Amino acid sequence: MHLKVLLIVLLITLVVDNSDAKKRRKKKTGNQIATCKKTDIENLVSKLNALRTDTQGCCERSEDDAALYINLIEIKNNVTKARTIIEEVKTDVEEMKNDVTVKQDIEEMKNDIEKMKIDTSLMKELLEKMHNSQCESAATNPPEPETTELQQTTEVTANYPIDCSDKTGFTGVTIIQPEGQDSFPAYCSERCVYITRRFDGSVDFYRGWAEYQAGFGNPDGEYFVGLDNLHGLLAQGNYRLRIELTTWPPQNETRHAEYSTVKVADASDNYRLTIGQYSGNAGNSLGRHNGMPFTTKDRDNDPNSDNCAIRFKGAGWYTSGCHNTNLFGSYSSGPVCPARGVCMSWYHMFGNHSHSLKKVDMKICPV
Ligand SMILES: [Ca+2]
Repeated sequence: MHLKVLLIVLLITLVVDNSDAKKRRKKKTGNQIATCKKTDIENLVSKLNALRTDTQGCCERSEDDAALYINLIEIKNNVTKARTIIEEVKTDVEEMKNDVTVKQDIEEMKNDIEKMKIDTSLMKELLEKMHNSQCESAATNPPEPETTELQQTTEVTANYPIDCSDKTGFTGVTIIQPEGQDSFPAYCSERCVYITRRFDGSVDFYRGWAEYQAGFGNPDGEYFVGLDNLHGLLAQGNYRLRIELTTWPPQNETRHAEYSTVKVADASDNYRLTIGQYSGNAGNSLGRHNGMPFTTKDRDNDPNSDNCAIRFKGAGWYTSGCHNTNLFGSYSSGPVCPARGVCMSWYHMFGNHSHSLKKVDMKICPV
């Protein structure tokens, strides 16, 4: 179209030029007319050449532009595809993050690994002790092959303390074995056996019956010693239960509640709690739980019409009104509990069920 317009313009120009030439011819001689015609033709050829060059350039530019446009469309399509894939991956990651089962499994595996690490370390110490003992024994007495293995087993078993009462000045994890019970690792400090440590929320306490029976977490970090171990420990003598409760900054205040009477029944009686003779400055929030069996989210032993463990996201010796303290409840990252009563709380310290503690230690100490 552009080329046609230009040709029409040129033809008009040529007609006008020819008209002008005719006028000039009336005034000029034959030679002058010939010269003019030659000049006109040369001008016309020159203009045609210029037009051809320009037209070719236009075509080439159009082809380049078209190729560029196609490339841009392809790039745009690829960007759209990439965005779609990113969105899909993002959704998958979110789903994985929200997969509570996977998170719990990973948490349990981590805890198991930590337990194995402690067990391995303690076994190593034990083996060294056995080796030294065997060497001393071999130096003084002739070996008796038929009974050596049994004697070693008996000796090893006898090496475990029944609690931490003799470990003055010791703080850390050790194996204890209450009389007639299985051995287990526990955290000890100031001659007390810690049955629960909570201080950073790294261990989930919203667990089922079997886990509360066996214990969970890491004795060197957050953990619960296990109901069977707790029963075995308390069954062998007179102990006091000391609970230390610490608030969040800026107060960082630690208060305590002590109970000079404390027993926990065995599994046949659902680990029923016997508690009394309170003293301390935190208030007697656990006193009301005296005589209650233990309840978890999958084992409702509480006298409330609901399962209090499910209702308050924890486990414990819940009452008909559920609780005055929910020390196995959710760990909150600040003093304000997101939902009333579900957090690690102690009613008589704050006069409400919405204040969450930063740190809790529950320990069994010699009387
Ligand atoms: Ca109930």
